[in-house]
Amino acid sequence: MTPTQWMPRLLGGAGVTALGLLAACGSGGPTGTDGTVVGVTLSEFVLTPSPTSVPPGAVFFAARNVGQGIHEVVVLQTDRVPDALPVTGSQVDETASGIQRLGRIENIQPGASAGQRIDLGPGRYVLICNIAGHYQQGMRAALRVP
Ligand SMILES: [Cu+2]
Repeated sequence: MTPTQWMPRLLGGAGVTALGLLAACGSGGPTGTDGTVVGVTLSEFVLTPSPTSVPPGAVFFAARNVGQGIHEVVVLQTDRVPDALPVTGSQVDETASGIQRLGRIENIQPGASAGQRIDLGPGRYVLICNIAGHYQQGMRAALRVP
């Protein structure tokens, strides 16, 4: 990954503040007045956030695809546990009752990174990759905001 790969998506979606946070904190380091960075590592077929609990407020999701195929990160607010989301066909039904989609970082190429900043209130969240079949194969994880 080179810094230039980051720039278009960061400037388009998240802004310069998040870029500074990333440089300062790396993946998974908390805090600062502007938000918390959650690193999300993607591969076949694992989705791993770090940390898994963050304080309420602005959260910058910094996704990195270390796998061989295209992946994505979908941020859902739901009280359901990560492995019990409603599935239609081979994908999670993001419009089902009890689920609210807050963001999506899509089409992350192998070796690439991408980010999105989302404001999170206290609650339970599930991160998934909703490319067909990937959720069922294990690309799901919980995120808590106490
Ligand atoms: Cu995937």
